[in-house]
Amino acid sequence: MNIRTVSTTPFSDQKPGTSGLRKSVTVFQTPHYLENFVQSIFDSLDGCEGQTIVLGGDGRYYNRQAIQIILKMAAANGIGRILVGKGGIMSTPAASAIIRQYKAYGGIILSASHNPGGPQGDFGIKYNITSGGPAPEKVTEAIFERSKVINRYKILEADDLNLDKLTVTRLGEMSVEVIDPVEPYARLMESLFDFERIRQLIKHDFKLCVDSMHAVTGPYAKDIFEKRLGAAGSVLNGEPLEDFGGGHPDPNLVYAHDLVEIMFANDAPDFGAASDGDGDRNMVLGNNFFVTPSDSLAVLTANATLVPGYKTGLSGVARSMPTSEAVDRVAEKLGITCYETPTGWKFFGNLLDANKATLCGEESFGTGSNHVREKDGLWAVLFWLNILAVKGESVEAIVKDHWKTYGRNYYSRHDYEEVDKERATELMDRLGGMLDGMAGKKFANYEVKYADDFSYSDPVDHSVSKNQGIRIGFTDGSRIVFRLSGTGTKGATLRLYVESYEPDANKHNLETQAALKPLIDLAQEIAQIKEYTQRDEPTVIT
Ligand code: VG1
Ligand code: CO
Repeated sequence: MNIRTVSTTPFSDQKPGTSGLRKSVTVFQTPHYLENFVQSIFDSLDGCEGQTIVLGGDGRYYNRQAIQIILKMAAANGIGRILVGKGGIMSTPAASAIIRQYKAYGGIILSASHNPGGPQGDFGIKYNITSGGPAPEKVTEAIFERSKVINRYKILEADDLNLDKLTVTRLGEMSVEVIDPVEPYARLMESLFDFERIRQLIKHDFKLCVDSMHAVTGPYAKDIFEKRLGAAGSVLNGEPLEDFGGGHPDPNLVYAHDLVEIMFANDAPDFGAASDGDGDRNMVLGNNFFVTPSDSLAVLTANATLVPGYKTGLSGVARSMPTSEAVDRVAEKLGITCYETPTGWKFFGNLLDANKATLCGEESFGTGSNHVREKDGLWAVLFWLNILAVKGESVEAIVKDHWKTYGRNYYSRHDYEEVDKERATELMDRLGGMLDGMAGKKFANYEVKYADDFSYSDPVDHSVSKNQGIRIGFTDGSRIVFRLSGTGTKGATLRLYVESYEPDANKHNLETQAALKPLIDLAQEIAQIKEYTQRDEPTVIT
C-alpha cells in the first residue's frame, strides 16, 4: 500500500457556512483545496480509524472526481469502511438515513444544494455526525481551525474505483461498498406513510406532478411515486444531470418554472411538488395554489396524527427564527412546545436527539422530522399525499381551512443576491447599532415591541450562538427580520423576511405582497436597503 504524504499550505477561507463549505467549482479545483478541507475533517475526528463512513453527493459537476479523491484520502487516513452511493450519488436525506441505519461513524456529503452546478457553478462539502445530522458548530469550528494550520495531507496512490456497479471492493486496507441508496430510503418512507391509502387516492384519478429539476431526487421519485405508488409519468425532469440541465435546482416559484406552468394552467393536476439539488428541500403546490413552506410546516403539524408514523402525536416542534409563526399557533393549541432556532438544520439535531421536537421546518422550503437528521423533500411530499388521501380535500381547501382555524400568517422573503459584501455588512452593522432603545418607537401604524440580534441558547447542550439575524417585532404581531446568507458564494446575499398576522377570515384572500406592502416599505425605510444594496428590487421573492 502506497500512502503519499503531500505538503500543503493552508487556505484562509475554509470556514463552513450555514450548511458546509460552499465555493465555486473553480475554487474547489484549485490544487490542494479539496484535499486540505477533507484532511481537516479527518484530523478533527477523534478515533475515526477503523470506522465506517458514508460518502455521496448530489451528482453535480466535479462530484465524481471529488469522490475518488476522498476515497483515497479516507483509505490513507485509516478509515475502516466506506459506504458510497452508486455513481457517487446520494440525496442528503438518504445519506442521513444510511448513516443511521448502518450506525456509521459519520458521513461526508458533497453538495451545494440549490446553487447552480456545472463548471462555472458551485460545489460544496459537509460533514455529518453519527446521528446523521450536520456537524454542530463546535465540530465545524474545529475543522476550520485545523484548516488554518494544515501543512500536509495523506492520500493513497491507487487507480480510480468503478462506482457504477454495486460491489464490495478494497482500497488499500479499507473496504468500499457501493450501495443503492434508493431502496433503503424508500423502505424508510414505507414505514412512515400509508402507501396503500395513497395508492388508492392515485388510482381514483388524483393527478400529481413531481419535479426533480434534473437533480438528485429523480431515481427516488421514480421509484416511490411511479413504481410503488402507481403514479405513472408523474416525475418531471427525473434524469439527474451534472449541470441540472442548466437550471437552478431551487424549488420555488421562480426557478421551478416547468412545474409552475403545469400547476397554474387551467387543467392543472391536483398536486405538484419540486425538490432541490440534493433532495432536502420541497415546494408544495395545489391546483393553482402555492403553499408557503411556513404554512406547510403548520399544516403538517396540525394533521400529523393522520399519518401512521406520527399517529401517537408529536413531542414538540421546531422552526428556524425567520420562519413564520404559523406553526407556533398550532403548537399552542396542541399543548406542545415550539422551539425557535437559528437558520440551518444543524440546530435541530439536539432537539430531535433529545426527543424535544418531532417535526422541524424552515421558511426556505425545508421540512423534516426525527426519522433522519436532515430536512427531507420527498418525505414532505409523502406527508402531504398521506394527509390528502385521508382527508379527501384539495390542497387549497386544507390550507384555507387551516387559516380559518388558526388565522393566516402572511409571509414573504426578499433576497438581494450578489450585492457588495462590504456595503451589506455596513447595512447590518448600522441596523445592529439602532436596536438599543428601538422598543416603543412608532413608525406609521406600527409600534416596535422588541428589536434584537437573535441569540440562541441550545436547551440541550447549552451552547450559545450569537448574531443569528436582526429581528424587529411590532405590537400587532408582525415582524421584519434581516440576515446575511451563509450559503452564497458570490458577494453577499441580504435576506429580508416579512410577516404579519391576520386573524380575520374575511381578509385571508389578499395577494401576499400587497398584504405585506406596508411592512416591506417600513423595512426599506428602517434599513435603507436600496441605498446600501444599490438595487431597486430584490433578486428573488418567495
Ligand atoms: C439557506 C436557507 C436555510 C437553509 C440553508 C441550507 O441558508 O436560508 O434555511 O438551511 O440554506 O439549505 P442561508 O444561510 O443562505 O440563508 V440547503 O437545501 O442549501 O442545504
Ligand atoms: Co438542499
